[in-house]
Amino acid sequence: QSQLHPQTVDAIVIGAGFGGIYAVHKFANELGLSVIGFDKADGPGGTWTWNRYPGALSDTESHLYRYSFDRDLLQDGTWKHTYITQPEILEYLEGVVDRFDLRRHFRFGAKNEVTTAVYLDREGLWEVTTEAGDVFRAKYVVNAVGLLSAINFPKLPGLHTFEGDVLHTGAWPEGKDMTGKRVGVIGTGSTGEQVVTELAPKVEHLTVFVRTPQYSVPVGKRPVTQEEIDAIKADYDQIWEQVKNSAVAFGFEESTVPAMSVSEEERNRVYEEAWQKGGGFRFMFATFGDIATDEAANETAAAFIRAKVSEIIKDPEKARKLMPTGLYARRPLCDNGFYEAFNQPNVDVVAIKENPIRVITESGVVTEDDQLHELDALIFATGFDAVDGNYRRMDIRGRDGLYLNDHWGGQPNSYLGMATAKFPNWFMVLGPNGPFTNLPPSIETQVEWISDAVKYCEDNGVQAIEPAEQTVSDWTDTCTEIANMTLFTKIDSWIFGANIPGKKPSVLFYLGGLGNYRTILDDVAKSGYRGFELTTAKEPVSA
Ligand code: FAD
Ligand code: NA7
Repeated sequence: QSQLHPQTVDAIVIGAGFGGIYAVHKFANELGLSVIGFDKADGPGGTWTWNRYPGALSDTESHLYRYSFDRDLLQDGTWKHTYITQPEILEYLEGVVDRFDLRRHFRFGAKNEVTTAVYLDREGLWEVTTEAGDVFRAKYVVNAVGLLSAINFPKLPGLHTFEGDVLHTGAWPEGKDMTGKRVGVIGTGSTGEQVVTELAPKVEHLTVFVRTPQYSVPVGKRPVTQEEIDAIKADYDQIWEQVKNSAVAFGFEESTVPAMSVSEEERNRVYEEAWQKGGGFRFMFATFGDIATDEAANETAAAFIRAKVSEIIKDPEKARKLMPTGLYARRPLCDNGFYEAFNQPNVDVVAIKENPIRVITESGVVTEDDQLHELDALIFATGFDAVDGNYRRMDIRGRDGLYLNDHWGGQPNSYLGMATAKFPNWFMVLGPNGPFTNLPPSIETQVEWISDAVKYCEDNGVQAIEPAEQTVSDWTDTCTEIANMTLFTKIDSWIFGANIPGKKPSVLFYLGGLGNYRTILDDVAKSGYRGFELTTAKEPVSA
């Protein structure tokens, strides 16, 4: 391509995870538009091509961590356990790409990272540039860049001197094996728990650096029988109907029973049942209706988990270092034997709030107590610059050259998690202030809505669609109001962007549930896109 004659297509899709794959399918195969998809990864899969670390597992049940849009695809799908592993999810997504003949629309690899996207006011087109310097133009841009995708790699003193392997779970080299090594893991979120549990029996020695211990319950991974799979397939219509009308979309009914409305004995019976069944979201949302909103209710769940931690971890000193305190109000974690792993003699824990990492040397990590933890590999399970991270890493300019980072400032905004003012024909999948759920059903909901909006524009001669500023600010207020009704705002975590040094915590999700969200989306579309400004033949028209 040359700067003078950029290739022009109808739509550009950035990202080839669940979101980008489906967006390209909708645009190319259903709307018949010309589309180019870009991903800086070497192939499709998004999260599941990057996170190849040992133990990577979905914590959404297998039958719900997939697309629902195609009946045959659903009926042809299969799984071996109640949860699917990273290689299985990657194989599934690659299969979807091949099944719908989507690979020909995508350009993969580091040189296809999108670095800039600039709206050309006069042409009414987006101009997109890749890392290689190739330039493309399109009427529409769909960003499916992932909400847990831009990795957080803390700069620890002396890290560059370390002679062993330095790895981040979110950019794990294919096949990198840790067997027989002395390994350190920094971070004990969802990812850290998985990698620790998987590596504990395989490595010579494991040192786990824990900063904030978290509440975790068993995931409940077990083999499934063909009969169970057949029963789910026979019932899939109702299952998806329930999922899409529920709040967190994990396939269970959310409880409406207040925790304090029952006796302590009954509460513990309910918690024990959920503990045995497994699942983090189930434990938080299916047991009682107010764990995420009421402090007293929350403490009953937290106390139950703390008692389990004391019971499972035999060494009282290790148990103390891993004991969660305070509110149970982050993304609810579940694990496949995390606490049990610390009963192995080769697994140690360092509590870095009381004994911080001082420096990293060529042979390992030195803590404030002067101890050198000798390591062959240091794994960062330190998470992501969530939600807006990947947007801010690009140079994106809307109307009149407005820079997205300036437009967003400290509070990334959107209408419905999918579009923002002054960025016409520019859509986001899982953008700021979208739903907080099991994600594939939310991704599908958004891609379908975006695709319908684009069809509406094409059918009605609309040149540009973008939300009004007031609509965007009202949506931010709605999301803030709902978030403030929960306990999630009282705890620092990636859900509010509070895990990144220097990043201002802000509201990043619509916590009103998928069912309500879908109702709002339907209503907006049926009203002819109320709250959006539609420009027809260059004349602004308010819908
Ligand atoms: P992603 O899969 O993140 O794909 C985004 C793609 O965009 C990436 O491939 C990236 O390379 C590409 N990209 C970004 N910026 C650019 C650019 N500038 N140029 C070119 N390409 C770019 N969700 C659940 O619901 N349940 C789970 O159990 C669950 N488990 C998870 C476990 C892990 C370890 C992680 C990290 C996430 C998990 N998630 C889970 C969230 C998961 O990210 C989503 O479920 C889903 O995979 C997101 O799909 P996506 O297409 O929106 O984004
Ligand atoms: P998380 O949940 O953000 O967890 C990151 C972990 O790394 C957490 O324990 C952090 O401790 C720790 N961390 C982060 N930075 C540092 C530094 N500088 N030093 C020491 N420890 C640090 O990320 P995950 O990848 O586990 O999970 C993210 C989501 O992806 C997850 O919810 C799934 O949906 C998939 P902290 O708690 O901040 O004290």
